[in-house]
Amino acid sequence: MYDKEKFKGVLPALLTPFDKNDKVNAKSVDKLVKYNLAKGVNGFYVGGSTGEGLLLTKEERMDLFEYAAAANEGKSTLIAHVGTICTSHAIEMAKAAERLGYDAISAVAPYYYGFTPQQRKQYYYDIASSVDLPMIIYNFPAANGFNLDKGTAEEMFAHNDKFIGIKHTTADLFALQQFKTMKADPIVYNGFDEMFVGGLSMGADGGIGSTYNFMAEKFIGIYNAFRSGDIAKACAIQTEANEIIALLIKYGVFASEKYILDCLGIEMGPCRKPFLPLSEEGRTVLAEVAKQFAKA
Ligand code: MN9
Repeated sequence: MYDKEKFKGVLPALLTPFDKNDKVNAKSVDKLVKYNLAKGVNGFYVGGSTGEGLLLTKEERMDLFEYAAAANEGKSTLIAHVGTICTSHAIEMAKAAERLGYDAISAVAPYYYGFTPQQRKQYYYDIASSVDLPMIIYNFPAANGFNLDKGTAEEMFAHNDKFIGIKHTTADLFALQQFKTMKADPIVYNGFDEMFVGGLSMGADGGIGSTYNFMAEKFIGIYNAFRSGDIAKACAIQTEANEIIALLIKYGVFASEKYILDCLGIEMGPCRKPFLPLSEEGRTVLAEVAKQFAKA
C-alpha cells in the first residue's frame, strides 16, 4: 500500500537550531536541510531525540515540521516524530505532519509511568488511526524502558497496515535482524551511527542518525559501498566516522554536532536546558574536526 522504497537510505535525524532568544531558528532549519539535500541524503527525521523534540512544546514541534517541509520543497522523504507521553498531543502533531505533506510519522513509546504493554499498543493504534500516514515505530529502550520484540511488532503490524517500519536505536543487531524476518517485511533503520555497517550487515534498509547532520557524505559513502559489495570500503569509512563519533560522545553528542555546524556556517545555538553548553576543551577539539567538512 505504501511505497517503501522511498524510505530507504540515509536520513539525518535533523538537529533543531535555536536562536539567541531560544526560539526555533527557521532560517537555520532552511540552511541545514538544504546543506544536506545538496549532499544527497534520502530524507529527514524531524523532531526526534536529536531534534530535542521532547524539549519543544507541541506548537514548536509543529512549527519545526513546517520549516523543514518548506526547506525540503518535496525533494526528499520526511518523517515527523510525533511521539510524546500524551496520546492526544501526539495525534495533534500527527495531523499537522499530514497537513504539511509529510511521508510518515514516527513515535517513541510513552514513557515515565511504566505503561502496560496494552496501553503502549493502544497509544500506537490511536496515533496511527488518526491520520492516513504510515507509522514507523521508534524503538529506543534506553530512553523509555520499553524494548520492542519481534512478537509485539508482529502483533502491531498485523493490527494495522499503516505500520511500515521500525527505527531501531539499540545495539541489539540480532533483534534488528529478527524484525527483518517478519511477514510484514518492515523498513528497519539502524539507529546508532557508530554501528551503521553492522546494522546494514544484519539487514537494515538504511539509517537515521544525528551525526549525519554534518557528515552525511560518510554515511552515504558507507551505504553505497555496502550496497555495491565493497565491504572493506564501508568498514574503512565507518572507522573514520567513529573516530569523530567517539569525540562527540566525549563532549556531548548534540551540543558537539551543533558546534561543528556553527563552525561550518550554520547558526545552531546551544541545546536546550537541562543540556549544558559545550566545554571550552570541546570547542577547541571540535573546531579542528569541523575543518574536514564542507562549509555550508
Ligand atoms: O537518532 C541518534 N540517537 C540518539 C539517532 O541520539 C539517541 C544517534 O545518531 C546517536 O546520536 C549517535 C551517537 O551515539 O549514534
